[in-house]
Amino acid sequence: MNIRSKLYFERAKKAIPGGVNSPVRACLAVKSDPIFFERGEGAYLIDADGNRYIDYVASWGPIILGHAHPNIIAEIYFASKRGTSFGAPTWLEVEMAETINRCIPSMEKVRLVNSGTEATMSALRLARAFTGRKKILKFDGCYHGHGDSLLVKAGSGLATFGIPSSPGVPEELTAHTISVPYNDEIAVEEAFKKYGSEIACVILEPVPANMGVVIPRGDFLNFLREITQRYGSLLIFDEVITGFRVSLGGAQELFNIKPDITCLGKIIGGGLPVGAYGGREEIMSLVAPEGPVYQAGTLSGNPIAVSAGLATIKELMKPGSYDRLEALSQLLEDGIKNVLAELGLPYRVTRFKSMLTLFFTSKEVSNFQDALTSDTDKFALFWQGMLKRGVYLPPSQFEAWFVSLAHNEDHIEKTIEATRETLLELKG
Ligand code: KE4
Repeated sequence: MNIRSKLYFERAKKAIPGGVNSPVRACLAVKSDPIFFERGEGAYLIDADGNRYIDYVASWGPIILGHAHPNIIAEIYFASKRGTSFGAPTWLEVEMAETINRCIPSMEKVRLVNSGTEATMSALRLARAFTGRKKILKFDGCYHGHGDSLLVKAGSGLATFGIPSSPGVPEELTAHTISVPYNDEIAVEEAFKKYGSEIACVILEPVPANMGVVIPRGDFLNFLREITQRYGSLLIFDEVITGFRVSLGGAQELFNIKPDITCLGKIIGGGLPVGAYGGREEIMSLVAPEGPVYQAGTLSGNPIAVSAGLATIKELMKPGSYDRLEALSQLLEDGIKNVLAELGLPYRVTRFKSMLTLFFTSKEVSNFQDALTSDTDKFALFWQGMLKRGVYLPPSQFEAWFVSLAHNEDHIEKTIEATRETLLELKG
């Protein structure tokens, strides 16, 4: 039972819009009230009613070590004993910037901010300043936070300009945003043929997770690197999810691509608010106060948040961390695929390292249009069934399940069994 969660939610709705501080948490997509949690322990979340769940949301990515990791807690404790914020530089920020640069060499200089949204918003401003151009190209289904220029719906037809996807976003701000299907080289080529000399940058999640997990086809990322260089546009990798998730060097290390600017978040804060953007020194030198491109933040580089992030990265640097994540994630993928085969269900599983999506569609998913063929009503019933069996999944078909280093073979086995029982129940 979730009696306390329901009580808390009633109170929350009176004090907070929709009762939550971020829309997806409202669980509207899975036709459920949100669960209010009291604490996390390793691979588990415990809710206000004492129910225990194996957690695959991982706070939408940051909790790659599992909840309440002792080393993170210790670093937060010692940092907080020294004070919470100074509004002045600390050595910790230098250590974080140098650590990021060592892991992701394309980030020659790094600016710390407080969220992924701030990182991508600032990266766009910087790209527009560096190139002197206004237009940006993004991909349908890729999410980069709630910055105005990025809250666009794909225009009808290819390579047309974005339409605001939220009231309050003036069309003047999205008129410069072109959105095309991911994995579609022809659409990108067409957009550049039309507007190439005006396009400041291409921004993408190198391995999207916000339409569910989608894998870049063949040479798509290399193609983007080549065409942006050809037209003098910048390539921005939004690695807010993939940064330190898929490898220490992010997706760019695995695909051997050097973007001009990279955006980070989530894991580099270890669960506390940290974002970052960085890139070639020539570009970053435009950022104030070194250059004229203004960007600021009261709590940017906060010593406690940075301490949590550094403790997380330190753990991930230990030999075998990513092998372990891969082994557990492969076990989960294989187990789910075996259940689908056993039950004769045509659903699709897409996995990239320790992020995975079970799409309730028989269509191979290589872009947002494909993902939209998923049966979201059936996903909602699946989500509810898994919750009932003690497994907490992201409350949306268009998100990724995250495996952490706190998960083990037993958690995976229990998840596969819960998947089997739930899908069997749905089959009726
Ligand atoms: P934040 O501003 O939420 O820290 O980061 C925005 C962002 C930027 N780029 C990517 C690739 C992202 O995935 C995100 C945020 N991700 C969502 C869920 N996938 C956060 C969950 C939420 O909005 O509550």
